[in-house]
Amino acid sequence: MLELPFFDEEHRAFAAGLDGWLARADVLDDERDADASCRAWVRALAENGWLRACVPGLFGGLRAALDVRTLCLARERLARRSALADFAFAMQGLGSAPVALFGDAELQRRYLPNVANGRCITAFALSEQDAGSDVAAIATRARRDGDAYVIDGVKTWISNAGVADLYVVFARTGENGARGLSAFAVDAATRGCSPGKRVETISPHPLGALHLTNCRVPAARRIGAEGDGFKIAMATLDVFRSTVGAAALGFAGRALAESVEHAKSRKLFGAPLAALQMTQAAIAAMAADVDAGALLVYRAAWIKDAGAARVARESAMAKWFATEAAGRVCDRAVQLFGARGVTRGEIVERLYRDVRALRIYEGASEIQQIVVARQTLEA
Ligand code: COS
Repeated sequence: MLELPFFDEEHRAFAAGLDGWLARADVLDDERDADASCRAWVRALAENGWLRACVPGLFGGLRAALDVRTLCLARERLARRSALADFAFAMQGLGSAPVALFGDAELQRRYLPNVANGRCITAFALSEQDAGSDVAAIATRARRDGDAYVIDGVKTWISNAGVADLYVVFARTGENGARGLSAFAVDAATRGCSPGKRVETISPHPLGALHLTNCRVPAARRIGAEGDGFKIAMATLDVFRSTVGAAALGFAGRALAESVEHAKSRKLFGAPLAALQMTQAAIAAMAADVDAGALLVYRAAWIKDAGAARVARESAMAKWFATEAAGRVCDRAVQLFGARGVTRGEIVERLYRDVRALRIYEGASEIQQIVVARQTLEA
């Protein structure tokens, strides 16, 4: 996608360097031990400098500010290779972004250099059993007590639960609804902070509950002002939603490449699969979905990098379209591969599983449609 007009020379060099490194990298994915694989990817990405894309320049980052196009390029390339590589990278960015975007200098110095060097694995602890799409319904409470807050509640579906060193926890400090939420940087080692029930998914990665029980956190670990939690969550998601679209592009791009290879080499009815017009129709639809997704993803990233304060409409549109499109592409790839497509160990079988959650996490497709519709109607 580097032929798109949204990139500068640094982006092109970054993408080429990452592609070259991935061709040599020997990190192995083990679906039976996703936690170990995730840790191995964080280590390898850090040692080779790729996690520097996740933090601002002052703290060891590649560019002065978080650059969304670089995050997207990284996720697209990593997802082409491995869902866990993409996951490990994405979580370092998502879990630390509230600190990078809204934390004070002390919090930034404390955490961000270690995010870049891989010593601090991060998590974004927003969702609860009854507050996934409806963030304003968060029930976890943070009560002020002297120079600390005492947090009580249970988070669920938290990526990196049990693996993270830092949890950015969203909790209620005030009134009901969006205005009563605040964000906190909680060290995993804090008394009263413990991982709960593990969640197993069709594309294994570290995921589970997080229990906060009488968990005392210094007031200085609050990110932003009291009551800013909802806006911090939304602004972070504004940045990262287009990167989810980019990961979808990575899976879809790989599915398309594998399908093209297969369609050219597989023979049936005395000719290559690619000679059948129905195959050609599928390949054309896949190619158009990949290209259209890329245009929306990199447009959203480019607008944010150009300094837009809010990019909710564009990033929601990018995530929604690119993840839905990638679902179609991976499904078509399975169909083209026939029985091989649903066979364990085949790449398209894995991509089909890997791509599914992207239409749900960081705001389901239906949420993205709400965001786009609201802004379009209000315009
Ligand atoms: N950036 C900054 N501020 C934002 C914002 C954004 N992108 N979006 C909304 N806000 C602000 C609004 O301006 C409003 O502020 P004021 O009260 O000062 O006017 C406040 O936040 C509340 O906004 P809104 O009324 O739109 O909130 P809703 O409760 O209606 O929620 C949706 C809106 C549904 C869009 C939101 O809850 C959402 O995105 N949910 C999905 C969350 C998600 O991704 N969950 C997955 C878990 S993370 S893996």
